[in-house]
Amino acid sequence: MARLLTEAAHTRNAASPDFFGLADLLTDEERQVQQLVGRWVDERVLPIIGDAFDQHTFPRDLIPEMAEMGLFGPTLQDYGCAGLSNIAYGLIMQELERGDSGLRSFASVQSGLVMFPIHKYGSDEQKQQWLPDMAKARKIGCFGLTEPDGGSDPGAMKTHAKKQGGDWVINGAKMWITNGTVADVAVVWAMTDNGVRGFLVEKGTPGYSARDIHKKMSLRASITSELFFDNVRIPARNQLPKAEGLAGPLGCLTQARYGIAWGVLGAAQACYQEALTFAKSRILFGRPLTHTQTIQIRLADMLRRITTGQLLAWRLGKLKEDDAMHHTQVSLAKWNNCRLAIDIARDARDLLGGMGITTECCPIRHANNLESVITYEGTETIHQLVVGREITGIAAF
Ligand code: TGC
Ligand code: FAD
Repeated sequence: MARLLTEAAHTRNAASPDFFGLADLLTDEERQVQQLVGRWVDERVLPIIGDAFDQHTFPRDLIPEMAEMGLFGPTLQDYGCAGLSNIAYGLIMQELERGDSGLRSFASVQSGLVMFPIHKYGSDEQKQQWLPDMAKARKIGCFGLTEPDGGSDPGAMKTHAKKQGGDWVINGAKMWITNGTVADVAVVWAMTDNGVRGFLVEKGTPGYSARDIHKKMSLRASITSELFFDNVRIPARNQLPKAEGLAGPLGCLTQARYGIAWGVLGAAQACYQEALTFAKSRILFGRPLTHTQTIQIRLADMLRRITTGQLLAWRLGKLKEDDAMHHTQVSLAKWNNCRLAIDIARDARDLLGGMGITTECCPIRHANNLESVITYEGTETIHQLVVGREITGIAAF
């Protein structure tokens, strides 16, 4: 029976190589979730995503369908959320990013960066107000941490909140914010007299505005914005009561980075599959490309990297499931899997020759997207330095 289920997963998942039988390690529910989302990506995302990227538009009509499948806040209990395992969450991210990093970004932000902090740090009233609507995507959220003067060191943020009577007054700006202009609510991190605190700022609040960032060559099928706060007055009840210090936002980043460690494997798998298909049918020097040693070595190396990334992500998921995952392990996995994905995407682009420079093929779109993914949620350098600090005890940032 287990063998049959594995074979079924392999058959459906021709685009997702599973050389070490990861499917055997999944529960029935996890396999079903992967199949559901994978089929949806094949049918609804892949046919339109190249054009969305070309046209620099986010395919918003897909959002209700994602909500219908329970893809927002899927690991949360109650509030209309699915209560799935962390491995299932990772598989969702992987399948979405097999479509496009922009789609996975949307889900990451809604789930890991907005619903998670409301669930973990929010009051009962905040949870009731936002979580059921966000699970169904009737409300959309964004996460404002990065500022124009630098994102790697959020402890130096300039945006500040001052207590005035019973209200908070926020001034400052945030930069590179996914979903900023479409968000009904922004989770905003600001410096107070007592350190960093988190606030829920609703769209339409006087003094709060957002504008989109254009001319991106990466994550073109995703909305990226700037947020501005000009004496934005919000009631005290909009503060997240249980978030104290930088550990508040960094705790959210751990959730989203976990999802990225899985997600980028989807982008890598899509590129590997397209390169393999091309190499089988491209006849050069009288034989298919797959008959040459260097092409085989490149394909084998892609599979090696994908396989090691899958096993790393799976083990990380098990640690998370056991509440034993440390954020430095997430840093290593985010760094490793982003690096392997962008290297595979670039190599697949080259292997496709001239065809590889068009968005008719997926590698250049994924490679360009991964330029953002390797930068956001902590740059590769930051994650290397986090691991370096863990090894040596010295913060060398
Ligand atoms: P540091 O002293 O290390 O930490 C301050 C407090 O936070 C705790 N902590 C963490 N907790 C949970 N998860 C983590 N990953 C944590 N890292 C640290 C730490 O234990 C400490 O707690 P406590 O209780 O002792 O106060 O802080 P630092 O100022 O030295 O900074 C360390 C550094 C550089 C690693 C951190 O600032 C960092 O991670 N910088 C990168 C910033 C970043 O990743 N920004 C991402 C913005 S959001 C985004 O990109 C969304 S993309 C969305 C999409 O998918 O579209
Ligand atoms: P900087 O911090 O200015 O870094 C510049 C360079 O310096 C990098 O190469 C970095 O690695 C390097 N560097 C930094 N410190 C050191 C050091 N100590 N030693 C050596 N090198 C160092 N942020 C949000 O808050 N919310 C979002 O929703 C969000 N979405 C994003 C979407 C996109 C498409 C992008 C591109 C970014 C998004 N970000 C978001 C911001 C992202 O998190 C930041 O871009 C990232 O953290 C890096 O910050 P920065 O761009 O200011 O670069």
